[in-house]
Amino acid sequence: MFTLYSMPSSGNSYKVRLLLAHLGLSYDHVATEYDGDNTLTRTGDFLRKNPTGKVPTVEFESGECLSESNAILMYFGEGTRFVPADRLARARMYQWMFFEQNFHEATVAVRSAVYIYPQREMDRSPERLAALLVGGNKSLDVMEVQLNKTPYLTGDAITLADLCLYGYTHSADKGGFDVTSRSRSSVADWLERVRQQTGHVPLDWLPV
Ligand SMILES: N[C@@H](CCC(=O)N[C@@H](CS)C(=O)NCC(=O)O)C(=O)O
Repeated sequence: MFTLYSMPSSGNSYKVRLLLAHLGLSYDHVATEYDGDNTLTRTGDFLRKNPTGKVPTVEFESGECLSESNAILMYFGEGTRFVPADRLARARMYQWMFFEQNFHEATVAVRSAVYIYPQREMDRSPERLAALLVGGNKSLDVMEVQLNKTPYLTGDAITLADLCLYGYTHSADKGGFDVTSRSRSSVADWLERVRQQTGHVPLDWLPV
């Protein structure tokens, strides 16, 4: 049995919980949310598991730890239907997962976080919010163009890239982004397609 340290409100943590639910894996779950100096991720014990002080982080029975949501997705996803056997398809999956961390998470997720978490209030300047809006809309438009061509991000089948990008796209409205059929119908249809997968769980689902 391994332990997953994750933040119930966070898309990065949700991506991992979503994959593990699809795979039907059992694990111990330790939840953490921001709580000033008492935040679990600031403690010496946690920093020894992950020196970046971030979740999601997995601790295996051996005591080995693994962090970075997309690395964790790759670890558990390997050998399952979520990782394509074809080399180019697999590389395209990586392409979308790097895009997620470099462009999408840095704008769509950050703009939502700025509104959701009180400690991010200092980031709510009009200039910062405007820049995040431009960057986030660009990221969502990139997805719209691809999803207009294929049902999933890398083609006809769902991969880790879809679970990964679902994490913050499904809640993008929290950051002031429109992902409804009004403006981005292909993204909206894709969100529904991912939601309809057997084994899907919502953001607020936590293992018992
Ligand atoms: N690139 C990292 C980002 C992880 C991250 O920023 N986690 C945030 C929640 S979304 C966190 O752990 N915050 C707690 C803290 O900063 O103390 C990943 O994908 O796992």
